[in-house]
Amino acid sequence: MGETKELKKKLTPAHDCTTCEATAQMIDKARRDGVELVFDRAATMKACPIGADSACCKHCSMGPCRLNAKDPYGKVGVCGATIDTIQARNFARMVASGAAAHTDHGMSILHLFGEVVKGHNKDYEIKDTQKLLQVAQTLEIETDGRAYQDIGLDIYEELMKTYTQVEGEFPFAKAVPEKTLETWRKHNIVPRGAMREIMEIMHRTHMGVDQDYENIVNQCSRTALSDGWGGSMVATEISDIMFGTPRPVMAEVNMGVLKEDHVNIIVHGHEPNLFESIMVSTSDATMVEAAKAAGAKGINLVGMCCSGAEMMSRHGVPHAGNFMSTEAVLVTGAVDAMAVDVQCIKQGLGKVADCYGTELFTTNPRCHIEGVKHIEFDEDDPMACTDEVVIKAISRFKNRKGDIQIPKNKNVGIHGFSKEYIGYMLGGSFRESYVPLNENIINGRIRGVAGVVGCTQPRTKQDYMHVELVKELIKNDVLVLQTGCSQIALAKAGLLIPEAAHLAGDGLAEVCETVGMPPILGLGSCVDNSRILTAASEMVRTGGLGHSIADLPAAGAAPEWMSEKAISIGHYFVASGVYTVFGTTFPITEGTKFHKHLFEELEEMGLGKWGFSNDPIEMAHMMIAHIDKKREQLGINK
Ligand code: XCC
Ligand code: SF4
Repeated sequence: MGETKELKKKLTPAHDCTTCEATAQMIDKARRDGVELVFDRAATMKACPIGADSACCKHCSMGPCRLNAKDPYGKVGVCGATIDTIQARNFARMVASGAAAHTDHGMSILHLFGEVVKGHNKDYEIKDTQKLLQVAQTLEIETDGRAYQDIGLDIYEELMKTYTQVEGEFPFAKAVPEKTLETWRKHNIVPRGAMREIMEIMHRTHMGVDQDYENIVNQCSRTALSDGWGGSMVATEISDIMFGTPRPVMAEVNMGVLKEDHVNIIVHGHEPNLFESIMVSTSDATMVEAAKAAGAKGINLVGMCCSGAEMMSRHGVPHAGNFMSTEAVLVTGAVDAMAVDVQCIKQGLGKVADCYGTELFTTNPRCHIEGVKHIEFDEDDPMACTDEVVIKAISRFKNRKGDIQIPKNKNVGIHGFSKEYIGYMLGGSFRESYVPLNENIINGRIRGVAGVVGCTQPRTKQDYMHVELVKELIKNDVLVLQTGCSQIALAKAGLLIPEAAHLAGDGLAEVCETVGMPPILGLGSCVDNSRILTAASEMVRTGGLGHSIADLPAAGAAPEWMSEKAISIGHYFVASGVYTVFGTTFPITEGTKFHKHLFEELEEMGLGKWGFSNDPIEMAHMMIAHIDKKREQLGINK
């Protein structure tokens, strides 16, 4: 009892935790029900100040060593490691882990594709032959007069090098604008294969190996690039081939997509194959019959986080919310089953699911959770897993206990702007062309392009920075591209619609109204950040905006980031030539040489650079100032 009071005292009011009304309602309900959520754990778990400054090292047992961020050069580790070495090594391991996550995801999808083109797997297929040909052309694979299956086999073999190649340049180097690639070659950061790069980071950051922060950052760049232009890009391109390239589609977001009189199933995670298969299970006539026999009107399949964003962008599947809402949604009591695969799956979900009687299942051999039932998803027999999830959900619906409270909040938006569709939309009917986009940038109607992406997290008010930042950018005629949890934040704010053009500056509004597009384009999941890279390459190739990605009037941001994947993403944007601003926190000690290297010197090397701000309006203007600087250099500033 005393403990509960103690907890209550420290709790942050729900509306200070989030700007998402539905999530706030569920925070309050959870507190009434005595259930602890991520927001409450964050309030009682203060972040470690030394770790927050990345001023500690535990790479060997002579330590752990803690340096003083207030006097960063006053002390070194037991081995003599300086603050710059320690920070660079910590940063490198974040890049390695983040890149490994995207790489492992991409490699799984590619493996599945291999099974399909070899004829071993009949549950999936080549759906988008256009995309198949396009990827083959990029990789310089012969397509004339060849069967799709054969072309696919060559693509599979070539792209496997993204992961396994030991020497030489990785396959999608062919997709990189020439001058950007030249810069990479000059600094020796063209990735070989992702596994090699990640292995080398782990080696170089072992005690007593690489102790020169600049050299470590170089390997960070090479590894991060093997994620963005490698692991992630393969995941996106191959998913497009197997499941279809997204085109604009209407979709509903927020917790109001749950239906009290339906069996509600949520899929939360990152890999599209589980989701694609569960879509088949939930629309199966016998399953729908079984749901009806249990008293439900039907089965309601809903996504969360990144695989949710991907399925929403590809098929218009409704989306219940981003990372900060995954526990809160269970508080509705309306979720009959939640199936998860990999990444961003909080262990805390288990307890919350227990409290509300939701059936929670892990499905991927890489991600078990102690005490949570595991039903393994096997690509060679996908329905075995997904059917079982649906059957368990139906039986939970039948036996629902406790009250159900579904927030009414729901917004409709347009999602699914692939790089291909952006060209098609602006290029006019039957023409895919980036010429009109570049022209509108050159004539100043569109000032520049910004990618706003990444997580939500409890150290800042959920969704707030995303929404304020994006509003300020479009107000200043910056076209915004979005992925992941950020896209969901803006969708929940009701801004992924053409009518949002009235919040845009005159120039951007005019372009949006002419084309009928929103000023904020939702592209999909985290791995779909690779779509931003390919769109940027297309802008460079189209001409008039310089010769490398670093020349473009463009910038990126992840204002509420939290995962190591976000660091890998941020760094591959930086290494690709993009000024990238993070918010909420940054694992660095200010005023160090390492800080100066990331925030200034990388740009002098012809790459992009990092930035940081905790204020969304300031962040927007840092990005706009950079865009204006690039416009100036291109001689296109009005
Ligand atoms: Fe995870 Fe990808 Fe971050 Fe969301 S944005 S919290 S990484 S789900 Ni991608
Ligand atoms: Fe300390 Fe050096 Fe060991 Fe790190 S590697 S824990 S700085 S002695």
